[in-house]
Amino acid sequence: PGKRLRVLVDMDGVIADFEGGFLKKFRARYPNEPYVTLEDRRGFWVSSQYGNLRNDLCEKAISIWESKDFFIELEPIPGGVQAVKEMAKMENTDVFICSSPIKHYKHCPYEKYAWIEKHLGSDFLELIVLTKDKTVVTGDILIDDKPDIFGVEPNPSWEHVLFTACHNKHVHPSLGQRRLQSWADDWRAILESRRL
Ligand code: BVP
Repeated sequence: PGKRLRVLVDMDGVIADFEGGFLKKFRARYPNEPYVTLEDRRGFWVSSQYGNLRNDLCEKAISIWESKDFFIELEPIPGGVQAVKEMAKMENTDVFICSSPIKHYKHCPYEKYAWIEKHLGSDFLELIVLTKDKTVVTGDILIDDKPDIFGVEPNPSWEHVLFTACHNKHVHPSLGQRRLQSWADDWRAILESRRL
């Protein structure tokens, strides 16, 4: 049986396709500007890589996710919605969606709630944690595509399981860090290993 488990699931890059949505809208809005293919993405921050490509591309990139309808129109990552729904139905398992909103708050927080309602259903509206600092949220597992997650709490309660994304597939995992390659990977085994 084991203990009750609390799983924190990140949104962008884990259940919502931020990178795909960004590239599509960047190319549509700036058809004559250079861009970075998903294959060539390196580093968590899209804005940094675009800024390195050419200085002014940093703010052009930012203009994409600051636009109305950017977050609500993100496509689900394959298998993510199904996995989260299944997880939430498992015995002795509590699931929360844990996501960092952007500072430009006009659309993002609202659209994150709307996305959750649209794809996961209104029950999940009660399971959303929006925070810039995930270290202050307690849980057993945090499934997140950001390789380095730091904040004011030096010893977070969760184990960070790195969800593979275009920007982190070449990153060497820190010592003992586990990965979830995709939602087709064995996420159930990772959960059960933390229940023991
Ligand atoms: O709201 C997302 C997009 C934003 O950071 C948040 C990451 O949230 P988590 O996935 O960690 O929960 N974001 C912002 C920038 C640049 C800002 Br300047 C970026 O390059 N990539 C990115 O994801």
